[in-house]
Amino acid sequence: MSSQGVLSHYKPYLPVTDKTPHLSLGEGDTPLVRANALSQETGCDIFFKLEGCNPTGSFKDRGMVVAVAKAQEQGAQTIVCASTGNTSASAAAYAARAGLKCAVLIPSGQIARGKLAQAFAYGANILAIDGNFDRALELTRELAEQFHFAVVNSINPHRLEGQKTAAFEIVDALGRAPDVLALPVGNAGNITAYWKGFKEYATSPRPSPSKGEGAKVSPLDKGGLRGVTLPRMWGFQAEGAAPLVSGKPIAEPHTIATAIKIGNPASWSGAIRARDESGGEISAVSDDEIRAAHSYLASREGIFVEPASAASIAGILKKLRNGNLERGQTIVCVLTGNGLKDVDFVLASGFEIKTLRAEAGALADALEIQV
Ligand code: AN7
Repeated sequence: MSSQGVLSHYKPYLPVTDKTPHLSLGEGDTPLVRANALSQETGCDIFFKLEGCNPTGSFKDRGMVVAVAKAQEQGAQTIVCASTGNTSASAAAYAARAGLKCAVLIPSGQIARGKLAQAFAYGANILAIDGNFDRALELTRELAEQFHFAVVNSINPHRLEGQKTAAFEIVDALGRAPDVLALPVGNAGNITAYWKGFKEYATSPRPSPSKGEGAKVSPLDKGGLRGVTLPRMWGFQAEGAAPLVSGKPIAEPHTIATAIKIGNPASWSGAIRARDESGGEISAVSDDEIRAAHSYLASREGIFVEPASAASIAGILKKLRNGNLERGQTIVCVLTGNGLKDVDFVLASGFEIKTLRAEAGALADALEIQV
């Protein structure tokens, strides 16, 4: 795929018309990297989909480019969203690119600073409220209705259309769907979008990317959904913010993974459908399990993610510990956001640097090298 982005590359699958602006920051086409340590430990074939490699550092860019282009096409002047951070960074970037105004509603004091810095740098109007994400989303809907702003949260169906393209890329990279797709779940747009993407890609004829424009039918397409493998969808929520696990909204969600600190997911029914249709599950992991998985990813695999993105790894490690992880499965874990978004999370965990004398001997001592 060229760096022209999602709208251009996946045009036949997206609501793109001749009037849709050619908006792109080079989103999509993210790496699928094999998990060496985790594969060895689990006896599974595990891959990471590195969504932190998107232009603003999270998966949100795939959907945002579609939502903002369509808003522009429909003549909107201002876009608005509620956010735990990544949506606001992405909205702000694409609004800047498109020349639109952008307002972002955030729960005050609960956004990772990297994300805030992004929204600020891209020139968004940042509205911090004394309420949580769920309240911010309610207010977003109110504002949009009253002032005719375009909402670019995942309640905007164009967002999910764009985000489903990650499923296409995974199928293309593996040559088939994985047995399991594992991802963190907050507002539940992404799990809904992936499931839509896997189903759609399995049932629609598509041009073969390697063979140019001639419309080739992929092996997956034969016979529609019958005989076609689809992944089981495994969603992971943080224990203090797991309404889809408990079955009821949570008034005051809490977790260190601020990105998924959401008590009443907008795409609730989409997540449940993805879980049930795929024979999957949505379960919870603790903050300590998220911390441990975050550290495992960085120190064992060389991959730095933000805390929420470690939730699926936490879930897999937990299944392994409990003897609930069948060997031999192909599992793709979606690593949704870049670790640089939330460096405070790392620096707050007992990180300390001592300044040494500027002499080789002092350095050797520090490295515990015997001279
Ligand atoms: C890194 O930015 O909801 O279940 O407002 O930033 O589709 O909500 C972010 C969510 C996972 C959960 N990982 O995805 C927002 C926001 C990261 C995220 C999720 C988010 P959804």
